[in-house]
Amino acid sequence: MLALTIWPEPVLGRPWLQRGVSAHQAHSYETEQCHMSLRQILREATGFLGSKLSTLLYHGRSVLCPSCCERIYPGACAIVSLAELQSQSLATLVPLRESPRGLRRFFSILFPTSLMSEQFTRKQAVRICPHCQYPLPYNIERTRQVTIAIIGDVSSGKSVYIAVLLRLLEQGAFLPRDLPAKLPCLTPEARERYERDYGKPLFIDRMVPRGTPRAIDTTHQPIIYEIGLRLEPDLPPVRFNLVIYDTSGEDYVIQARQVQYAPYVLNADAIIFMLDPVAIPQMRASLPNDPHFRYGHNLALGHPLDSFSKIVQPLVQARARRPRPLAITLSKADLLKKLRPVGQQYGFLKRAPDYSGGLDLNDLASVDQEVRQLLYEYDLGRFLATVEFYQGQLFAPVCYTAVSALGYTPDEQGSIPTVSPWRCLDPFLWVLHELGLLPARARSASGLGPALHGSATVQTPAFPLTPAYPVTPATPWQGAQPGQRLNWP
Ligand SMILES: Nc1nc2c(ncn2[C@@H]2O[C@H](COP(=O)(O)OP(=O)(O)O)[C@@H](O)[C@H]2O)c(=O)[nH]1
Ligand SMILES: [Mg+2]
Repeated sequence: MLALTIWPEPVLGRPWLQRGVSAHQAHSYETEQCHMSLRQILREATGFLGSKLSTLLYHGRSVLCPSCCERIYPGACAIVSLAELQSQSLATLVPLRESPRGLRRFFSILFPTSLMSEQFTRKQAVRICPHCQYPLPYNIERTRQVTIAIIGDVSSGKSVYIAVLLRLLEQGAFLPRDLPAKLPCLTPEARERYERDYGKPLFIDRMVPRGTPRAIDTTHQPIIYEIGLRLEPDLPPVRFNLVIYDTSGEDYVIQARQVQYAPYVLNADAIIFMLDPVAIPQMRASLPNDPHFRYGHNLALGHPLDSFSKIVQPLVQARARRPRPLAITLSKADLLKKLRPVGQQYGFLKRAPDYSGGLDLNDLASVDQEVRQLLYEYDLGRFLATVEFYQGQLFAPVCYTAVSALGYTPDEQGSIPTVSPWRCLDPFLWVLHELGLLPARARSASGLGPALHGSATVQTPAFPLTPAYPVTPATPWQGAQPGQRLNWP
């Protein structure tokens, strides 16, 4: 047989040099190791070229499975009937269309079959992920998946915030008035489960829900909405699938758990980091001895800087390629009212935005400044500096917001008089705006809505902000716009 001898690199990596074998032995060892038939070489070369070519040709055709977060080609997935998938075992399931092979696979990846036909609709056809058999959204091959990761430490208020956000989303509260739009939920079962665990306790029983258990499964059941907005009557609508996950805080702050149980953070399009005021030592010390702190909080809350650094570490290590918008969101903002006497409240607590005319960037800019100022006052200067350090590489732009999902502080039993969300759409609309998916209103007028429950309504100009309190030392963010890089002294 025709054979060829390939000599590897001259000196480095020759294991026999350390083993002290003779030059003759070394030569025969090398020849044995590198002796390849021409056929093998051709096969290797074809494989290599094939993989390079397919990477080039299939560019932009892959997506992440929303459940296992593996990269997949929708066109290469098997198509099955959803009803059969739910009632039969995989072993007995006969696909409507097998996962294509050979040349058919090549064309299927380039030109995936659309599931939008009468025949497929009748059979409730869905593509399934080849790794975890998750039924993929029907439009996955042609619609952008937008993952907004709402992350934070344990008990920072993520689940309550998500439950409220989903309600606001479904009511269309985030849409400018009269904007033609559609927003069906593509994962009704996951949504129902979430409603049972968080929505019902909150909105019907008026009780804060129980904490989210640690994940035990590496697949996820995200809630996915198909959002279509007709921004211009003559232009095609903006379409995207909004993907939202809820995981226990422990699965974010323990690095090994994040990589295993919340890998979607690595590829998230935008991040909302929930910053718990109760976890800020100076702030907690300034708050009155509230029953709230005895309810639902373990006292071993991580310092926000520590939680943030731990959450960010996997992103640093994964060398995230593009910076993404980051909204640092101070949760439970109703507690902030207790920090100062009624007459000296923070400006942003005295008003709430009116979203009916679209996102108000002026108002957001002033909230951004005030929240930075507040964090600085409560000794989170290092936190601000750390976020600033990652700005540009991992995150861009960055905006500071404050929300209160409940609007009230729960009592000792965890009950609340009603749910009165305040500013919950701020971070969400801002990231959508930064991702180019939602326009903001013109920068001139500012619609000032009602104040956060219980504080005096004072109509203050939204921008430029004249703080209602003396601004302590000159801080680098004075006058900064959301997302603007700060110049640290
Ligand atoms: N005062 C106040 N407390 C809140 C608010 N949202 C959540 N909490 C409290 O924070 C606790 C943890 O909330 P949860 O959403 O379960 O936190 P998660 O662990 O980050 O998902 C709840 O039990 C409530 O007591 C809020 O808007 N205001
Ligand atoms: Mg939770």
